[in-house]
Amino acid sequence: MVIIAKVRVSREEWSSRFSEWYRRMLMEAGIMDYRYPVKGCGVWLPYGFKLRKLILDIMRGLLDSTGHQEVLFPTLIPEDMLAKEAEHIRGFEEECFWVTHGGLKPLGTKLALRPTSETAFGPMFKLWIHSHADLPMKLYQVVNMFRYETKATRPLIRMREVLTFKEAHTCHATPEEAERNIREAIGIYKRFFDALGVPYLISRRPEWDKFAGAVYTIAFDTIMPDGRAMQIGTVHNLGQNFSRAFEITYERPDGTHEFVWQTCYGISGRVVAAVMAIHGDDHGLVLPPRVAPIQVVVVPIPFKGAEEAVYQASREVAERLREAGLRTYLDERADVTPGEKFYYWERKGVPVRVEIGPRDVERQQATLVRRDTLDRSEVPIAKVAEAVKALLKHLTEALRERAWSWMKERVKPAVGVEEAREFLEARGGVVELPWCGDDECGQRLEEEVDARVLGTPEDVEAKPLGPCPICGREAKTVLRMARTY
Ligand code: 5CA
Ligand code: ZN
Repeated sequence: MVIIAKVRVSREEWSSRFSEWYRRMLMEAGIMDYRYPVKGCGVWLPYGFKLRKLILDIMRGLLDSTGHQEVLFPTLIPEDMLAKEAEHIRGFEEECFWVTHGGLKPLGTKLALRPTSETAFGPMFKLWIHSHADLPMKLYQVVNMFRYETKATRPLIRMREVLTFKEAHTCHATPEEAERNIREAIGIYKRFFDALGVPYLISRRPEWDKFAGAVYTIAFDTIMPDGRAMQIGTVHNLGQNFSRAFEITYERPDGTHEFVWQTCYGISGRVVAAVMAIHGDDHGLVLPPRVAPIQVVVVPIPFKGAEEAVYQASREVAERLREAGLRTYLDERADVTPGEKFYYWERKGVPVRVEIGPRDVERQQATLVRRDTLDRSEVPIAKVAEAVKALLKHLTEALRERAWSWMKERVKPAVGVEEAREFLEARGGVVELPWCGDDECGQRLEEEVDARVLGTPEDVEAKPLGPCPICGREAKTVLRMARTY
């Protein structure tokens, strides 16, 4: 955000400024109304819902084209199912919302509102999978989920009812096949975030912070404008932990039986938050054209005597843009000034504005204004669609490049605790400290640096700058650390 880059202020101030900006923008741009009278719950508004849908469409496209099939499970999970995998229930029981009554009668078995769905899929996978021919089975759903979060809740970022949760659950015949699926899922998430221009770090979470019930967890994190890291997606290798608990077996060609190997991966409305926060600026949202509900807005600037000509040219331009397949809106409101319209659509992040005034009509041209730089250019009306398309392409690239270089500047290799602390204190971001690989040293680092461990790099080769700052032994890798959401 420009607001942060320009002025040097304390980290607390960045944080509260960003928080302020984020809350205001959610309402002003019409994304989510967070005034719903239940803590941690909000309402998707029409414009936000369209943005959400366009983002989910990309995810659905990627999953559908890689052999995944969409399903829809019930929200309720019986307590005894949720408890079948020991680590899982330990991780989630305190985070569940429980349904305890049917009307006035206490239920014999408590029902959880799904906090995630491994234990909902479990008994059904057992019924559906018989032989190796049934594998791999790759399913996903887009649903709401519930977590009784005790940390500060925040719209889209930490909800108690997460209204937008995409979870994929897969079963495989061998551990190698499951591992290949993990790589595929990472590839899908990369393409997804690349399509949104959201930069990411891919890290293997430490043992003490992996998903409850997983063998290991790979996470995608981004850095928010206030310098804090946010987890925007996770991919988990579940090994046979759940298949053993739920007795999900298959028959091999030789007649023997084996438990399946499972993976799961999820994203949430946090992705929408990341898109808005990372590309936004002082004027409001800046939406990547691919997911902008309106890609181009046409604003007539009528002038005494030339009203009819201006409106007519505006309609012609809008028609050309629509015909070219662009999501176009012609703002003909009579009771709103052109200046107010500019401001209104800027806040909503519409990537390109086309202005048509009397001078434009005279010259048979249109004036284009791109949202990211607010640069203006003029094009003949006959070429307006091509010109807008080219501009949208440039803008897409520019947003992605700007976001990546902004993030990269905030990832820093460090030698020791002091340096790491100072870096995080000054501008947030992510530090990479040498690490011997011992969990105890990792946890000591969390205390001494006063930051969370994101894990070890999965996207680049780790280059430790020295020995483990805690025990002094040779570093095997680096630990990424950050203050997090
Ligand atoms: N079953 C697995 C994979 S689907 C799972 O639930 N993984 S998770 O717990 O890591 O959640 C997946 C993603 O959902 C997280 O990476 C995070 O981006 C998002 N998420 C988790 N909790 C919340 C929450 N309370 N509000 C918003 N998003 C959340
Ligand atoms: Zn050590």
